[in-house]
Amino acid sequence: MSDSTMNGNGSEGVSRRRFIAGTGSILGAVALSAQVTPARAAAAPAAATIDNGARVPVLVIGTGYGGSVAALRLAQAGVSVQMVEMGMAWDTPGSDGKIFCNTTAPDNRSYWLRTKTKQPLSNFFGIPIDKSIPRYTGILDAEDFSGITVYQGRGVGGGSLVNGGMAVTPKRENFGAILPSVNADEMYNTYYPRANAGLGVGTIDPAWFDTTDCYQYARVGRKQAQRSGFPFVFVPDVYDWDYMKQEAAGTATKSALAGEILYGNNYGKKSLQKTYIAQIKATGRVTISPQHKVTSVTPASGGGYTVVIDQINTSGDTTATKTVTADKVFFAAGSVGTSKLLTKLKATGALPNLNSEIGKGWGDNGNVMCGRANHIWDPTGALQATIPCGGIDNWAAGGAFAEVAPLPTGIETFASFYLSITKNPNRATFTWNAAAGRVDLNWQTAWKQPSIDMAKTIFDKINAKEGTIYRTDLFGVYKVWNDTLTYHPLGGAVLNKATDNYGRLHGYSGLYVIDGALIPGNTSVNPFVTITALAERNIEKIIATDL
Ligand code: FAE
Repeated sequence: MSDSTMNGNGSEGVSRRRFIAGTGSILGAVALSAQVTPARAAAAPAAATIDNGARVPVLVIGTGYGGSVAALRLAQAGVSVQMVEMGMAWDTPGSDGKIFCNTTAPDNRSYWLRTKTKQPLSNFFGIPIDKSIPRYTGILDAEDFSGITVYQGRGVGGGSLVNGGMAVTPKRENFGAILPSVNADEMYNTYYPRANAGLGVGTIDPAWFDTTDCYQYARVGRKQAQRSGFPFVFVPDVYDWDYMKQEAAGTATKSALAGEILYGNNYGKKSLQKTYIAQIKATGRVTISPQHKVTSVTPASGGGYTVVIDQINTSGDTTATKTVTADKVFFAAGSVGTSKLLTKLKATGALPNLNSEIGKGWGDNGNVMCGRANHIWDPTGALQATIPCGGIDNWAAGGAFAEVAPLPTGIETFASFYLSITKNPNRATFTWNAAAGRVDLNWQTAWKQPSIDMAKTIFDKINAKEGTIYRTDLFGVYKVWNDTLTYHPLGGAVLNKATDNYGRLHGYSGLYVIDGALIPGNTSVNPFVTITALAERNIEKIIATDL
């Protein structure tokens, strides 16, 4: 996007009042008084979508990391592919000229079919800050299960649209516990490098980090971690770091420096739309059908699978139902989406031969959030980049890896924020609730206690060393820990259990799982590089042997 297309979308265009009133971060988003004005995305030009009655070689359910890897490699191997995505295309600006809304001013584009925002950081000085929004097929789904809210991206690009872009390869010594049946040499020699290249992963220039205003909060995080004896590590990201330098220099429209995160980045972040999906489109062999939701997959009488798809409008209502036949179906609807579909299809008799591992082994990657109040002589900066670039590693000793996360309010808050990934051992199961006609997950909020204990191995020590305290006003009234959510759902159709060692579902030839559902609950770091690398490994084998 060139500067000539700037129309006040950068921070210049965000009023000072709105900045002061609101605050947003990868941890949470706050909009205290910004007005909600519906900014409906203009109707996209009618791109071709999948035809009712079609017979297709391969259908991929979902357009996140797993689905994008599968579709690209299959298309490059000469196969024509249909990708089906329940969320929107996110390729057309709304009435404000922007595709995505700002974290400080969530509008209808922000949440998936909600009438009120559900911001991860729900309070400020103890005051609730969620607000009414028009119901719309927005970009971030805060899906409530008993005991946990699971945040997920909705749209062409899946979680890559909403996430912080932190692109972390786990330490090799931890890999055996993450995916025990997978050859680590192959992953670290071939598939992790392939995934990192495909995703466009890069690391911040350390010299720039040391001087730029927008990472003062992270430098405070580093200094305090190191003073307590913890290693601070730079974390790679898919954000375009050169673009961020231009944002800081005032020569490019601001995105990370304008508080954009959670509801999409308009400029600098390399979501899948700019990487794998751009390559997919260039093959000319893939059709992507947004606003299409798969509801059933069952063996077809003449071979292959009958797939039922609801086409939906921006209110989430079904406007048409399509039935197609696919020789092969890849489940890439994300850990929750794939697990919910498979659990329902097994229980309702559509795919009765799936094995008893379906729905099991689901974990939250040990996510837990907290904030700390710093002294007045430790300011974290009024300008904060929304893209985290470093973390505190206490995995080996304490079972916690903590992202030093931003709180880009536009004002000095003297606060430090963290999303910790912890070695939480608890695993939940999806089951079909026939009476309610839905899939339930039996996670309990109390199961986060091990995560809190592990995160405290870092932050109790830092607080003691610095003479500081936890913030208690951000997740409710007098609540230190946000222990009711995850950004990192993993598992539910675990590799080498529900599937063989390459994602082929047991019980049905031609059905595959190729997303975060394969990973048994924890990756020790942020998950999408591992999801991408595993998908690269599995699709290579599947193309070589099954097609
Ligand atoms: P995913 O990307 O969720 O894609 C699944 C797609 O399937 C979605 O687009 C769905 O809309 C679609 N879908 C679901 N059901 C259906 C259906 N029935 N029919 C049609 N389509 C369907 O799956 N991870 C990191 O590594 N680093 C980060 O910095 C990071 N930050 C995050 C921040 C936030 C706020 C959130 C929510 C997540 C974050 N994550 C991060 C997690 C990461 O985005 C997630 O692990 C991956 O997106 C999961 O990839 P999958 O391919 O499994």
